[in-house]
Amino acid sequence: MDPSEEWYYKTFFDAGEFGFGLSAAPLEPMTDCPANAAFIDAYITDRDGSPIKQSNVLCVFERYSGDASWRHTEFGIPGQVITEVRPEVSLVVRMVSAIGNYDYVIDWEFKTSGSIKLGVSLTGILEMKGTQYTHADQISGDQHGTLLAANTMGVYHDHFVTFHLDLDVDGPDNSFVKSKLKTVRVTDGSSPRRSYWTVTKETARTEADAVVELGAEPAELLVVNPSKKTKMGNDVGYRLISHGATAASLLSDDDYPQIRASYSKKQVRVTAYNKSEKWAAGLYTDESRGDDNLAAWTARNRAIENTDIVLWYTVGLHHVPYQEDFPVMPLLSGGFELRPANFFESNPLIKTPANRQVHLPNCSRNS
Ligand SMILES: [Cu+2]
Repeated sequence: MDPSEEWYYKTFFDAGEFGFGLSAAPLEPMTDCPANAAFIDAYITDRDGSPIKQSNVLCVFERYSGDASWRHTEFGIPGQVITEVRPEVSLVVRMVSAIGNYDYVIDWEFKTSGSIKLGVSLTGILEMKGTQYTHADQISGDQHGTLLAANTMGVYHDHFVTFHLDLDVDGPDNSFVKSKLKTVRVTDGSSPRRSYWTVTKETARTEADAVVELGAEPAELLVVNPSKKTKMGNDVGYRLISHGATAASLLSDDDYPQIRASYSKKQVRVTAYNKSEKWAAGLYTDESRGDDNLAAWTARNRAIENTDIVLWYTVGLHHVPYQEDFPVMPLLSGGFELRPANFFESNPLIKTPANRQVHLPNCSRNS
């Protein structure tokens, strides 16, 4: 293996071993976070158990993105045009982990609609290796990367960031439901239509039922509380929505990094809650033989219906470097959203008052 690739995998697993907390970077006011942000220090433990203060590692701010949270213009009433629109204002909690050459910006965004959005953005300095080449025309054979500058090759690699989501939707006992969208053919002549689609709900009974490859079939993924209902009688729940970066590992199953990170071929898994199962790559990642990771835990195939469950989501990116990633890479993002799904009785924003037109004082040096 190319030495730089080996270093990369070491970095990958260091990240898994340390978690993002030990690598938390201090945030720069007015740049990492906006002017209205509050900054929070954190105390973490080093590998000897001693406390370390890390300053300004979290920022919290209210964000008005300039977008609407909901709107409608009603043209259907003769002689009237009625428009109602409400602004999208959300609360963002941000941290940055600088792990080796990369920086990961992690945003938890709490929306007034009840949605919780997670964004992870990659930036920093690419993993590179030295090469004798100074022009793409000189290259022969697979050099495992892109020539970014003279004698500088950015190597192909992956990023997998796995989230441990210990959801308790209206109580600790939850179920994982796949709402599959299926085509139904109309064959009895009851309609001039030839087909329609409908929803078939499948509740995962065991961990094997809840291993999901995103995009393999049209389905909505939900965590519900089967013993709590809305007034309409629907299961109270939250829905998992992917917001891009759904890459799954392309390595062969017997390749050693893949054995260690064998969970990286599926983006979604659900486990029965177990206090010791916290980090997807296991506790001793650098020495792992793949027997202590998320895939090994789900292979036990424990019961996960109407009990305390953990939803695991892996944000994945294959990274083919391009010249614009050099010398420092602009942010590249992915993430997911947890959106209420029959959690509220109706749109919780419906009572939000409309924005009033406000005439702000025109401040000048002389006033
Ligand atoms: Cu990368």
